Amino acid sequence: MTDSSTAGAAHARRDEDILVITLDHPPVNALSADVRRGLADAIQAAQTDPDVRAILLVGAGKNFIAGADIREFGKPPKPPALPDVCNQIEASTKPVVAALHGAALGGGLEVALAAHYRLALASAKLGLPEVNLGLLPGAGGTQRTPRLIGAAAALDLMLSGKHLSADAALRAGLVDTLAEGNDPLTAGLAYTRQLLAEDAGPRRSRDATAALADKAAALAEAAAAGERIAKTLRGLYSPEKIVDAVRAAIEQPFDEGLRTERALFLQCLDSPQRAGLVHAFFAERETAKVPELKEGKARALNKIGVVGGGTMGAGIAVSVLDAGLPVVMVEQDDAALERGRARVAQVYDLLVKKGRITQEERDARLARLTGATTYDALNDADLIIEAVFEDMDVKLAVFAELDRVAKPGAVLATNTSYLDVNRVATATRHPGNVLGLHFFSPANIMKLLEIVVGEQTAPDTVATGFELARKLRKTPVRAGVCDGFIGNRILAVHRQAADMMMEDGASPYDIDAAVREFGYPMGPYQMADLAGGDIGWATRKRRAATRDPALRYVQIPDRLCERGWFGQKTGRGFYLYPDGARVGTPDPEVLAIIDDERRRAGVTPRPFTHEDIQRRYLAAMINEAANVLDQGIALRPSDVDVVFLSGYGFPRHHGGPMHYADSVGLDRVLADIRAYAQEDPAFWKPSPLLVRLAESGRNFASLNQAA
Ligand code: 3H9
Repeated sequence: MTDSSTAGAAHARRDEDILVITLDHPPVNALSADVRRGLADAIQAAQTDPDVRAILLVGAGKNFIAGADIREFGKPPKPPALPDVCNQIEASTKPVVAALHGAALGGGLEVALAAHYRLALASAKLGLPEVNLGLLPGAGGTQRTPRLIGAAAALDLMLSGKHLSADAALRAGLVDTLAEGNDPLTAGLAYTRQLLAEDAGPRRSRDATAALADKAAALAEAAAAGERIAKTLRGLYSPEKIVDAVRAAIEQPFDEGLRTERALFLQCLDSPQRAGLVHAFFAERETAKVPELKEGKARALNKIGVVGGGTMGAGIAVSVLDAGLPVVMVEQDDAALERGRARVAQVYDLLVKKGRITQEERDARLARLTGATTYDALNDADLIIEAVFEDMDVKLAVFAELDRVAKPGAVLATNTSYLDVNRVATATRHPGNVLGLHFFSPANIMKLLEIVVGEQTAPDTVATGFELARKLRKTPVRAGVCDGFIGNRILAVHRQAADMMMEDGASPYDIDAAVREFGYPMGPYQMADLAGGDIGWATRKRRAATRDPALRYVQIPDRLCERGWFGQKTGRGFYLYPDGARVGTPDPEVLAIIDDERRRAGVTPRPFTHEDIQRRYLAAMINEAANVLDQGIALRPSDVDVVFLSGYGFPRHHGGPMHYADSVGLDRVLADIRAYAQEDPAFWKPSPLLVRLAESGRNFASLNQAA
C-alpha cells in the first residue's frame, strides 16, 4: 500500500488502484469537523487522480463511524456540513464502497448510504438512532433510506432508533453483502476488487426507485406511522418531523427532499428536547467517572452471594445470572429458599413464554443459581448483596454473620433504600469492604444502581461496585450516605409537596394528570398504588418519632392505608382496580376521605391549575436536589439527572430535574420557592446552593463542568 495523503482524522492511502480512506478519530470515529474535512478532501482528490479507480471507506479501531459528533450540536456549525460531504461521496464518478464493522450509526450509516456499495462484517450494528437525541437523520438518511428499503422499514428504523445486526441489515436491503473475519480493510479491498472486476460503476441511492414505486402505499405507511407515534411517543418533537421527512422522500424529487430534511433537522436541532436528550446521553456516560476509580482497582468478581430470596433478592439474582455470573442465594429455611428459587424461575419462564430467551438459556441461567440455608455457603463469594427486610437490627445481624463467613477481601453490600450504610458497616470488622448497592424494583429490569459510599468504604470496594454495575449493564450513580440517598430522599420531598397540594385542593387525579402532562409515564399516586402504599406507610411510621413537628404532615395516605387500601395489589388505593384491573379509575370514596381530612386540618380547598401543580412539584424536587448536591451526597448535578431519568421515570427529553431547572432559569425556580414560602416557610426553605447559583447568575451545568 502506498501513502498518498495523510489528513489527520481521515487519512487516505492507495492500495494499487483503490484509494482507502480510513476514518480515524477515537474513540468512535464521530464525524467531527476534522473528519468531515479529511473525508471531503480525500474524495475530491480521488476524482482527478488517474491512478485511482475506486474508493474504499473503512473505520479505524472498533467501529466504522458512530455518527455525527454529538459534542458539536448547539455550537456554531463548522464546514463542511455532513449532508454536503454525503452528497459529494454519492456524486463520485468512481465507485465508493463502505466496509462496515462495529457501530455504523446515525451520520455514520448516512455516509455508508451515500456510498455506492456496502459490505458488513458480523460485528456491524447499523442504525439511525437520532430520534434518541431529539433529532432526525439529517445527512440524507431520511431520503436515501426509504428509497433503499421502503417507507415502512425506514420509518421503523428511524422511529425506534434500533440497531440492526449485519444479517438483519442484509435482509432489509441496507447492505449488499456480508463478509467473514474482523478486518474491514481486508474484506473491503476484496469486495472492491471484485466490483472492479465486474466493471461495476457508481450506483446511487438517490436514483433507487423500486422501494417507493407505489406512492399511495408508501404514503399510507407514513400515515400509519404518524398515528402510531401520536399514541406511543406522546409529546415528543422529532418523531413527527421524521414522518414529515419521509413524506417528502415519497412526494418530492431527491434534491428538494434533502432541502426539506435540512429544514426539519434544523428545527429539531433548535428544540429544547434535543438539548435535554443530548444532555441525558452525556450525563449517563459521566456517572462512572468517580474519584475512587482513580485510587482503587476493582476486585475479582467471579461469584456473587445474595442474602434473601424476596422480590428484591430474586430480582438481583436474575440480574446477576443474566450477566453470566454464578449466584449463591441464602435464605433462612428450605421453604423460603424454595420460594426465592421459584421467583427466579418465574421470571425466566415468562421470558421463555414471551420468546425473549430459549428454554436452553433459561436452564443454563438457572443452573448457575445455587441455594443454601446457612451463611457458610457464602464463604467463597467475591461480593455478597444483602436484600433482607428493611430494618436496621435485622441488617446488623446479617452483617455480623457475613463478617464471620466472608472470605478476606469479599465486598459486603447492603441493598437498603434508606438506612445508614455507615451503621450497617459497624457490624463488621472490615468497614472498608462495606458499601450500599441500591437496586430499583424490578431489579432485573431497572437500569439504575445507586452505589452508596460510606465514610470508611475503601476505593477498591467502590471500584468493585462500579465493575459489578458494568457487568450487570446497569447505570451506576455514586451516592453518599443519608436517609434515602439521592433518589428516595428527593422523592420524599416532592411527594410531600404533592400531598400538600392534595390537602389544599387538588385531587390526586388532577396531580397525576398534570405530572403526566409534563411527560412522566404516570403520576405520583398511580406510582404509589403500583409500588404498594404499605411500604411508604411503614417508612412514615419509622420516621414518626424523629419527624420535625414544625413540618406539615398530610394524613390522607395514612387514612387509606388504615383501611387496607394499599393500591393495585389490594384492589384499591388512590384509585379503584376492580377485578384485578391494572389501570385504576378515580374513587369517589377517596375524594370523600380527602374532604374529611381537609375539614379536620381546617383547610379551605382552592383550585390548582396543571401548571401550578407542575411548578410546585418540580420546585420541591429541584430544591431538595440542590441540598443533596450541596451536602456532597451527589457528585454532580448530571448524576442527579441520571438518577431521575433511569430510576423514577423523569421525562428524558427534559434532561432530568437539574437540566430542566437550568432550562427554565434558576431565578424563576427560586422566585417560585420564595413565593410558596410565604404560605409554608418550614417546608419551602430555599436551598443555600440554589440561592448562591441563582443570585450569581450561574446554573447547575456550571457545577458539572467543575466536577
Ligand atoms: C447524527 O449522526 C446526526 C446526523 O444524522 C446528521 C448530522 C447533520 N459523538 O457509549 P460509549 C463518546 S446524531 C461524540 O461509552 P460504547 C461517548 O461520549 C448521532 N462522542 O461506548 C464516550 O465518551 P467518553 C447518532 C461520542 O462502546 C465515548 O465516545 N449516533 C459519540 O458503550 C465512548 O462511548 C448515535 O446516537 C458521538 N456520536 O458504545 C450513536 N458516540 O469516553 C451514539 C459516542 O468521553 N453512540 N461518543 O465518555 C453510541 O450509541 C455509543 O457510543 C456506541 C459505543 C454504540 C457507538
